[in-house]
Amino acid sequence: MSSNLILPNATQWLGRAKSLLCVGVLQISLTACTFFESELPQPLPKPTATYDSVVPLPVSFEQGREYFSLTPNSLIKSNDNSLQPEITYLNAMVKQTLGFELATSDSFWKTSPSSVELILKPSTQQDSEAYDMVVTEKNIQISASTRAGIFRGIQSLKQLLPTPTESKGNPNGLVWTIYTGEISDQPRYAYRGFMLDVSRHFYSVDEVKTIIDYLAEYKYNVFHFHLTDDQGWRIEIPGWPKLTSVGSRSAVGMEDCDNCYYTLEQYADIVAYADARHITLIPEIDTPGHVRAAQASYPELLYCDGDKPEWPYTGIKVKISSLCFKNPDIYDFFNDVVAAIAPLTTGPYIHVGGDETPKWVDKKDYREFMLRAQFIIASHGKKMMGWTNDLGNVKGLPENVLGQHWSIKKTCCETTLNMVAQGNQIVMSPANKTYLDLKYNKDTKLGLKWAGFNDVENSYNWNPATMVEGVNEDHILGIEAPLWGETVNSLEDAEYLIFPRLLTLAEVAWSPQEQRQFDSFQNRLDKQVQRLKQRGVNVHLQD
Ligand code: TNX
Repeated sequence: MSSNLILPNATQWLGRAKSLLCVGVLQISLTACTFFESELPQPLPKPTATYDSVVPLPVSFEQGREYFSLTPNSLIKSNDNSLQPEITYLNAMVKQTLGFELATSDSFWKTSPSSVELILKPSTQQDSEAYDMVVTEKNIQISASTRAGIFRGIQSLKQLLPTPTESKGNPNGLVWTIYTGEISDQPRYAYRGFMLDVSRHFYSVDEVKTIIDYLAEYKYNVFHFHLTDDQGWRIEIPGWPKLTSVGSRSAVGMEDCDNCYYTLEQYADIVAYADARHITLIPEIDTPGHVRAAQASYPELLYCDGDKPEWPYTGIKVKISSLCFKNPDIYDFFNDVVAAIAPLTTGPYIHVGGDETPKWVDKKDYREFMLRAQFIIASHGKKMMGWTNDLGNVKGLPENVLGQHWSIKKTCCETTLNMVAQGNQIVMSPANKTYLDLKYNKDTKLGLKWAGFNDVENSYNWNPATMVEGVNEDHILGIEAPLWGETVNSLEDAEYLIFPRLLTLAEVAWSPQEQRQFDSFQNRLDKQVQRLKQRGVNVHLQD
């Protein structure tokens, strides 16, 4: 594995010899010494990061003793034109971190003193997100069989570069060094997700993008966008203007949330932003429960009681609403919503939530609604995703429906097991391990505690494949970490709950189970937390 031997390299020795010589000749000729200073190479700055601090832990890595130097004269090259977006991303990253952009070459064979090479090499065997990174004194090569693999490799490189604040203090001019070495890496799970609840707390487009950038850094590849809930409807739907003019106006603790929704244009922009980071966006329209905001907008069409539901709703109760099953308009409503969103969604899934309906909801009504909802989603070219609790009670759903499991008990989960028996794959989100909105401990001001406390060690120490009896590695597509918004008031609050558990769960999703040890993770985490703090991210520090 990694070798941490850090010895000065040849150029550094040269630098030291030069200093001694200068001291020796000082009395004889100051001018000669000045001449020496400018002619001899400066000692290279020591790399700021080591391979053993990369999160999530790569499958294998090895650190050498020499240095690669990145300077404004380094060149970015690639062997395939389709990598242009990754080149642009890499260059923006270098600019943001080091303050200069690198020249790019359209010829792979052009020589340069040092280069960063992105190499696409088709292969049928490898995982589609696998990548290799080889760093020599002359170049950094990142190779993969897909653009996504190259992108994941760029994230490992990012963690070997300094943070933007470190680079501002660069004493050696425009030279940055990285240890020579090798990384060979691929993910454990194909689905590594994060969920953002923009209904209970609304986030601006820029804030959403900031969070998507955090996901990219730790190699997440799914952004589950919880767009609707009792407290607020957050997406414009043509033909249903009151969903936004009325339904978007509240949030938890807020009676008059102004402009608290995304236009379809903004939605498409967020999808594209995620796509550029090889992150699939899964929109969620929570039904048939969690629909107070939609009902308040159209009580005559979606609500049974002939009255109006209490609105705005700023509380945090669940199981308080359901669509009115005896009204056929609910299907037009659902169809129009899916018809608006599906064509702007590049990923294959639309999430329907589907849990926590009020007690009065009849199982047969629920089943009929979900079967028709599945049909509507399929008719718009997408697949359905929903919580196993209660989607697992619906017999007759096709195999391509994806179930998401939140229960915290080991022998609980009839609904999840039903879905497994039906051939559906499962995304594991056991609340006690993955919920980012749980308090870390009793002293945490933000967060809920209905599923217990979720400190860093607790969120690290679990194996998705042994959480539920009968749900094994083969049934599991991946894991997801939801950030519910009941106690969030700002991006800073969200960061406090996200960090550092986003890193913990990134490693659960990416790294081989047998190589994960909490002690060594803590060392990696300490270094990452230092970097995040330097950048001003509001990280919860461990006790
Ligand atoms: C459960 S588990 C919920 C959400 C809450 C969350 C708070 C599940 C699918 N639903 O409605 O916001 O707990 O932790």
